[in-house]
Amino acid sequence: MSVTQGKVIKCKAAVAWAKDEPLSIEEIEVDPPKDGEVRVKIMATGVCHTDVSGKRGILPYVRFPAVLGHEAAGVVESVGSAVTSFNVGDHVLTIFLPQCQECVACKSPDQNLCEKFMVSPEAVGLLFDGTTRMKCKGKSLYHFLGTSTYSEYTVVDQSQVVKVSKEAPLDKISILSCGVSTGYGSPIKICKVKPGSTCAVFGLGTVGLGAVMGCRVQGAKRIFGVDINKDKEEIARTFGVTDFLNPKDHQKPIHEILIEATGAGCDYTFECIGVPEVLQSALNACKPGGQSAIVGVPAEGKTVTFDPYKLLYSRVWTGGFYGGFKPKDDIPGLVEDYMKKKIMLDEFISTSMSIEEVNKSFDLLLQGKIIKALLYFN
Ligand code: CXF
Ligand code: ZN
Repeated sequence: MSVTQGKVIKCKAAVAWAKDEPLSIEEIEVDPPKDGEVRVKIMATGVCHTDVSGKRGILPYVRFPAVLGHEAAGVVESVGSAVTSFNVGDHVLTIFLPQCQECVACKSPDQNLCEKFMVSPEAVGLLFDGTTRMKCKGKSLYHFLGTSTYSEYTVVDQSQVVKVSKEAPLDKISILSCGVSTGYGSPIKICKVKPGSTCAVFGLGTVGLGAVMGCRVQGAKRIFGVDINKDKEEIARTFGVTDFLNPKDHQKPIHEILIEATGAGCDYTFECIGVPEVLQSALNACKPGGQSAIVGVPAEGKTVTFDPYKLLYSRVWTGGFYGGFKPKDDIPGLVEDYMKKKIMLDEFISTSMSIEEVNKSFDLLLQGKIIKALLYFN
């Protein structure tokens, strides 16, 4: 039993008071976990584009004032009365995608879209009982994606934490909590890339590099990496890109270049930034009978037009959250794969900063100067 069990904890957090305002470091109060919840001491939290988009208010998943952050690893500080599968001291990752283990999707071996993720607009920012656990200056703070990891302590539903090996370094594996897994799973779980195939990955941030790593693990023969930032080439090759393409270096649209380079187009294409024009380009770069996956998250309200003949010619346009992985089933194995050096994680981490520098980390990410920033609380 921890000394803080059952008590309100005062701790440091980065608070997003309003849309598009810089986050502000505050002392907040975090309530004890209710029945099916756990309170987690966050040891490291990553900066994901979704946090930046959340701050900008361009996603349907945020209500202000909020504590953002969703990609993290930590240690269980206390558990609610109905929690049976977590104990104080367990090492865990927080995951935006719940796995309740009871709904139709959770019971199916090949679906990961847990019904608990289907929150109504009214439920945005609330835990599943419709309330919040954090306060600052007398005001309730909304949760973000059920996780809110830009706080030294956070309360999360038990469906949104995954227990991991205590042997693994929490800071490094924290990035399996979102971006890396989202990318890595897409060629493995969503498209099931076949050995010897040709793939193209559009956008070479954490998600894109994760997708490249997944294509390589599946035995892809040729992996095109597409990015308008020429500085991404070197790291992209480290992850397995065989051909780097910068659309700025070409007069023609990049899908034409890819079709010329491959004959009929790629077997698989992955869009990892959520930009409508790039989504079209990725579909267009795919050969008849191939698959194009939507992996990146577009801003709310963005739509795409496409040529229906692309699908009549047997292309499959697909997508999914979290790389198709089921968090509780799949993450412990990914941690083991990292420990056995079967997957890379260290190489994604460009910089480590204190939570006080969260705004700087957002700027660096938006400017394309870093792949992944990790934030710490001391
Ligand atoms: C996002 C996907 C859209 C819902 C919120 C989480 N994934 C990663 O950041
Ligand atoms: Zn994320």
